[in-house]
Amino acid sequence: MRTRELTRRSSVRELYAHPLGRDVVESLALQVGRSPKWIDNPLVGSVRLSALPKLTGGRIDDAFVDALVALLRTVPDAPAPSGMPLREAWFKEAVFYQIYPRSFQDSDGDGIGDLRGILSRLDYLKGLGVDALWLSPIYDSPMDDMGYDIRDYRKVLAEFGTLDDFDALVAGLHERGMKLVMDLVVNHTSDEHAWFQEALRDPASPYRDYYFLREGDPGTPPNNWKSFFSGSAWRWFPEAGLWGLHLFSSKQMDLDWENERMRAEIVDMVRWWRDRGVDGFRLDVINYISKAPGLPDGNRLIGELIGWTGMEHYFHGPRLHEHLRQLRAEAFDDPDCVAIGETPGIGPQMGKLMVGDDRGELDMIFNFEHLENPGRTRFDDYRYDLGYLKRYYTRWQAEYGDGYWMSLFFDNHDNPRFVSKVDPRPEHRVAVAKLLATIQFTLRGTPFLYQGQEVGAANQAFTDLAQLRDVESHNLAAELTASGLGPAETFARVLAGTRDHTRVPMAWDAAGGFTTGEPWIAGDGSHAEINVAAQEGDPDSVLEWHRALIALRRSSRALVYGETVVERSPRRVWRYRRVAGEEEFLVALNLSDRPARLRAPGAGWRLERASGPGEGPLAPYEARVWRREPAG
Ligand code: TEU
Repeated sequence: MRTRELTRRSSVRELYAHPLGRDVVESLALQVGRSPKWIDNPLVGSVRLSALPKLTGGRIDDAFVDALVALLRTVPDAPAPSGMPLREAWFKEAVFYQIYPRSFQDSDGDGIGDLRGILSRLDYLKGLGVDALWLSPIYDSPMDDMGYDIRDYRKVLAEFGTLDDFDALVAGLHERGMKLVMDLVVNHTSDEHAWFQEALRDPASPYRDYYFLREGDPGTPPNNWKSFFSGSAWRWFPEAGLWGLHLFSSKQMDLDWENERMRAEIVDMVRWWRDRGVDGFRLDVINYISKAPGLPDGNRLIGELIGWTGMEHYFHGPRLHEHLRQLRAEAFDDPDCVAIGETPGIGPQMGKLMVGDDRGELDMIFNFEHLENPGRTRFDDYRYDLGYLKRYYTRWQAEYGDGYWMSLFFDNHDNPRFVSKVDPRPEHRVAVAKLLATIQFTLRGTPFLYQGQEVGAANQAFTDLAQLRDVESHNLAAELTASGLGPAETFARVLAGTRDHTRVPMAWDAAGGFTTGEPWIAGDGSHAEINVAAQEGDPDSVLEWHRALIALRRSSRALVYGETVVERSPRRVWRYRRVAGEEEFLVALNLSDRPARLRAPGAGWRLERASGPGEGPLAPYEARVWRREPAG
């Protein structure tokens, strides 16, 4: 389906009918806690976009309207409303587990996790019920951004092991009926990648066009785009007299996807990994790969609203879908190879355009709007209100229906522990961890666990910037300090959002169990109490709750493929059913730290699991799951 082309003269209603426009309007509505129904109001709906500056007293300016219209024009397609019929696939039934290789298991005592270490833990993962692993990058890298800065796509970083170790890991997984998903980082490479080094050295090198390298005045970057890791997105290379674009750290140079030869090399490389037995890819910031031609300045207002100036020129660039289709067709055209795109800022309509079975692009996406409450960012210290999560998932589950498939996750290597965001008080940790697991294993979508989540790992009580390793944290601290913030406030802000909360060593036992050496990053000692060994076999533990729910999900078609039916419930309770034919589950969740009244499910329902008393009112954060008894 094609969308109607929008102009400044289009109405608000036409904006809402457009897939990207609808995502924008609905996420704004969700942000301010209102239904987008007001668009149905004829007065509001018929307002022309060009009238917005006047109507908002200049808060929205002409430049903003122009930027919005230009952006919407980059989306000529509309998703099929209900998608294709439900298709069964291994990745929809699977439970994924993300491994941060540096922090999972060290096998040689150098304090850095490695491939042999992962291999030694496969039986644990299998026993938990994990079907597939996603490995954060293990490629050769100077580790400026912990491996998301790749120096050589076809080499394993020596600290992690060798290609032989990699092959052994793949074999070990396949023997156990498990699968492997690799992180594919192709929006950028390290500045130490041979392509970039050649590009800098030789003005006649074809590699110059693999990147965004621009001549100019050393004092003035080519545009006003901001880096996600603080400061301008441009770095000056005095040796070549060139500016280079980097949306992330100053050692992560963006690749220019306009370049056909570069794209062909990426395809080759992906096929090379496929030939080694890899079952799929998680594509790092894949929606950023197509940049608006000419790299125009970002709109000031959009920059202020979302925090990163320039984003409208690349978060959904003009050739994004074309590039995704090329990748799928040429690099992994196999329905068994799973492709999960990391796509910050993409809403449900745009998501459908990427994961629809008719589209030939991706299978699932990771987007992040559920990880923070409206108006909050990762670096704010606040208590997350789960009422928002209920609204968010209710919307996505309804939008996606049978025809589209979503990922379900709370923790990853880029965020603090979600359990701590919901409620940092130790006495609630276990209940919240079980509640979150219940959501992941009973909603429709593919659950992704991040290492440590299965034992209810919480944020780390870091006390000093020197304990942190992440480039993002250190850049932010420098930026805040330069802006005049004192050391205590700076540290507090960094602490709230640092990615190192989840990058500390996996807690295997009371002594740690991660390494016999000095770990590359130290946790706060909480592993002494929160660890795998302490929970294994304890029926009340977070670990055993995960194991039980994974087994329950595996035993049931309704929990995987069934329709999600959200029932009416008080604000603090979330109640939904999963239905497939005769099979049916009912889930009730207390989203608050106070007891919540519950309408009993009535006859015909058998309680399968309860994380609290299982009868009477729901205890704080309690989760209950019932199964409908077969008739007769
Ligand atoms: O993350 C991209 C990304 O958008 C996040 O870093 C984001 O800025 C943050 O989570 C916002 O809350 C990917 C990788 O997952 C991350 O580890 C890398 O640092 C980044 O890309 C660059 O490769």
